[in-house]
Amino acid sequence: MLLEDKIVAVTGASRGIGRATAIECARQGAHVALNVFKDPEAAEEVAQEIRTLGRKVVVFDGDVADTDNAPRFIEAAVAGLGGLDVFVSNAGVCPFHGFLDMPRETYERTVGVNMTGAYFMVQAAANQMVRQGRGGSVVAISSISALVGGEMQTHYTPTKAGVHSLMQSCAVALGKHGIRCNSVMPGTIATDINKDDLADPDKRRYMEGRIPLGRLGAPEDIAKIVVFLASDMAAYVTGAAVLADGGALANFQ
Ligand code: NAD
Ligand code: RM4
Repeated sequence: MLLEDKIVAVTGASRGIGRATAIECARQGAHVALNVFKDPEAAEEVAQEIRTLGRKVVVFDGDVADTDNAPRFIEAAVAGLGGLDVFVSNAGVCPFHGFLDMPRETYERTVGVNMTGAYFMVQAAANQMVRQGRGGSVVAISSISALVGGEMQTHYTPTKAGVHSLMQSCAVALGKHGIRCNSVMPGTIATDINKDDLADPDKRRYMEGRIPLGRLGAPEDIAKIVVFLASDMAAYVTGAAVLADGGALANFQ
């Protein structure tokens, strides 16, 4: 019970890493606010699982790229659950596309969701934590892609580097309020975001072959790290990043 009676808010919580994180936080004793976007059935499944664990849940539907939704989500979490201790900025998209003909709207949507969305969500969460005056923990889902490039990800990898950089600057800006800010850098985790990319058997074999631990990651692998960073186990950790890639980045020769 690393998060007993803590109040956690997670963006993009209906699927993949966000879903696993919301459920693992509830397993660890937290009440959870879910930001979801046009995914009502999946959202209700996550909410039901959290209720079954005996924890409270709030569901807020809204696009993180619409920055007005940031204070609205935090207000909904506070109204329904009574405060905010942990904020997880997870919502993200990666529409795989080459560089030379990247459509401007694909670029802008990716930056709008992954970077601008994360920025204003974290800002709204931090303001709430400062108002409460009892500190808190912010965890952003960055990526191995903050550290290395991808041919079909020229719009995406800068957002993941940006999110980690945001956590470093927020760690500096918010340390005096007792708010810790860290990022997790997942390697390749099998979720909907890369289902099409990994549907190509050659690409999947190549990606798996790069991983010393011999498998793609699962959303739960990342959820456990988020819980660690959110909890008092990481009381002296801020401005840091945890790379969780099965060893892929270290594998050069
Ligand atoms: P996913 O597609 O399974 O889940 C993404 C979630 O975000 C969904 O619940 C979706 O509804 C939600 N979402 C999408 N756009 C949204 C928006 N505009 N507003 C609110 N919610 C929105 O993908 P995932 O792999 O779980 O991705 C979650 C995060 O993890 C992303 O930030 C992604 O960049 C990051 N990440 C994923 C991997 C991976 O290999 N899967 C690796 C590194 C980092
Ligand atoms: C990650 C990483 C993975 C990719 C996902 C979409 O950051 O690049 O390999 O599958 O994004």
